Amino acid sequence: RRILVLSGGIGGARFLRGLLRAAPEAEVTVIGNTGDDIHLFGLKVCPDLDTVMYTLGGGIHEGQGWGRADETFAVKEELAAYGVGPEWFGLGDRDFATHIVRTQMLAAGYPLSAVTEALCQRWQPGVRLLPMTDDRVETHVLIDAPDGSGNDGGADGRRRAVHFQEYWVRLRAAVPAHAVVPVGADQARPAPGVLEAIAEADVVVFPPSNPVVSVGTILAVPGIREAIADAGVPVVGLSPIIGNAPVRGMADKVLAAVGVEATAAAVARHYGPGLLDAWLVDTVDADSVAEVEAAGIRCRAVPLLMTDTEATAEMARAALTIATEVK
Ligand code: GDP
Ligand code: FO1
Ligand code: CA
Repeated sequence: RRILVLSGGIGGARFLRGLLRAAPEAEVTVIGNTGDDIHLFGLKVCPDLDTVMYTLGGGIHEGQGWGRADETFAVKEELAAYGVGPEWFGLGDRDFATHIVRTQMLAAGYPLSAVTEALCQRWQPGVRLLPMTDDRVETHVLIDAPDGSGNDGGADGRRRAVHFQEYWVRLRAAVPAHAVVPVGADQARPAPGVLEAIAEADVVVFPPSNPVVSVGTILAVPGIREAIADAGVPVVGLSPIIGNAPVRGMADKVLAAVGVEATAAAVARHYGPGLLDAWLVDTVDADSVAEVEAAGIRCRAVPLLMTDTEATAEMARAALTIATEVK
């Protein structure tokens, strides 16, 4: 069985660990979000691809959910001693090696998809990990520009765009987000293998990843949404929103920026019945099952907290089961 998963970072990576336990015989292909990618210190950093690779390859910092286990920060401290920033983004020494190898290969002319395959030679994640595109896409967030008065409120209505990482890591999503723009997505092409993997899939799964800045960004690459909708196979998703709030992260903020309520049912309607065939909500949101089904999407309530690999495997089993009930 061939399973295709569209993944962001932590939510996608943890789900994949459960999926691999639930379906050990399956061939799993992951299309990873690259809209979070950022160039720092001359290096290309791909947080979501690395989070999937490290999580499935056993190198992740488990408590944190991103970055390497047993990390040290000597390079970051030395850069700071030179006054070279940004200091708000925490790149560790072990992680730096990944970005150096990646940047060196990109400079030698390899596309990101080939570089990712090479990095996965070491980590053996047990899935085929493809970036959504080899082209540069960067998610930017529109926030209030300071009005010059010193009390930063954007009182004159001017706006400025910041990189998603600056909005999330430096500003902690504590300022209003007015729009989320995947810069470059409209000109990007799906990476080699992406459309083929969609065409060959038996089932497509949207893990409980961020619907706007993870799955939404992947779907913004022209051709990907269309290929999934036209694949003629079940498309099943799991809600990242439980009890009207994200389990972690800023999905509520970026959903508001695109005019979508932070509820499990609203996220299902946002994907829409033209794309999504089935949707899992958490048991605390069982009341919303009828609303999702009224929108033309088959729905069931099951526990959706990824507390450990077995609980996550049970979520994956529920997703694969509901997929057999549609199409
Ligand atoms: P990111 O790139 O690291 O932000 O990770 P993803 O986009 O893949 O996933 C982020 C989403 O995962 C957030 O919106 C969270 O609400 C969701 N999430 C995290 N842990 C859980 C969990 O245990 N259960 C569910 N249902 N969602 C979760
Ligand atoms: N998240 C943070 O909150 N602070 C950091 O300093 C930080 C550094 C970092 C370095 C490498 C990497 O792969 C991920 C990193 N993250 C950090 C996580 C990352 O910003 C995000 O959680 C995702 O991109 C959100 O989708
Ligand atoms: Ca991400």
